[in-house]
Amino acid sequence: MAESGFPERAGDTNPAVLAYVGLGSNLERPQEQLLRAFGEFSRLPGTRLGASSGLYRNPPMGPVPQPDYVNAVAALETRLSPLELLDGLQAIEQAHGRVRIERWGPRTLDLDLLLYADQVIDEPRLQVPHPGLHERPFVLYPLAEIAPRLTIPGRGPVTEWLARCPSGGLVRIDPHV
Ligand code: A4P
Ligand code: MG
Repeated sequence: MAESGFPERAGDTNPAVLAYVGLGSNLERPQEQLLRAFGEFSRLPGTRLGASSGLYRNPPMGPVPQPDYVNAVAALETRLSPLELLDGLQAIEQAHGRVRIERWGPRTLDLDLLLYADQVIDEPRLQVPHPGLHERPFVLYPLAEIAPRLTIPGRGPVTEWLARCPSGGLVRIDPHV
């Protein structure tokens, strides 16, 4: 095994595909958690960061009272398989001190695999496209920012979902202030 925890040659042999990852944080300096994660994607085997959206502050979705979130989306070029990529994303979450106490609860870093090429995956550990992606403003707005011509497999153009999606209090923030 390599130091990263991956087999030495993981990601060496497959063709590169484009995958999109949703990032979210609402604990321990959320902006910094996201900016650090952008840098860490390229340390996954056979993977590099293609594009990153701006950062969007927004109120928490769901039943758990918790601080506001900062969300963003990244495009990755990767040779990892979908499950290898999920393993890599979960390793990055762990490195950010992610503790899973309750579903939808506050977190230092959440990484959701939104899209993997044009694949539709329905396995116990992994559903792609991510089930909530087409109706969540904090995913659609940053995704459309970096991939305005994207079609969500099985669901249609990202711009059509965006047009139907209220912005839900999203504020694009300047990470340099
Ligand atoms: N899993 C299945 N498919 C995927 C996928 N496409 N990407 C499985 C990532 N993981 C996937 O995830 C639980 C399990 O989902 C994983 O073990 C994996 O095998 P988790 O990250 O441990 O749990 P979670 O995040 O609490 O639950 P879930 O259902 O993933 O919630 P979401 O969809 O991540 O939503 N409000 C705002 N404003 N912004 C947010 O980002 N996020 C959430 C959580 C709630 N409210 C929010 C936000
Ligand atoms: Mg999650």
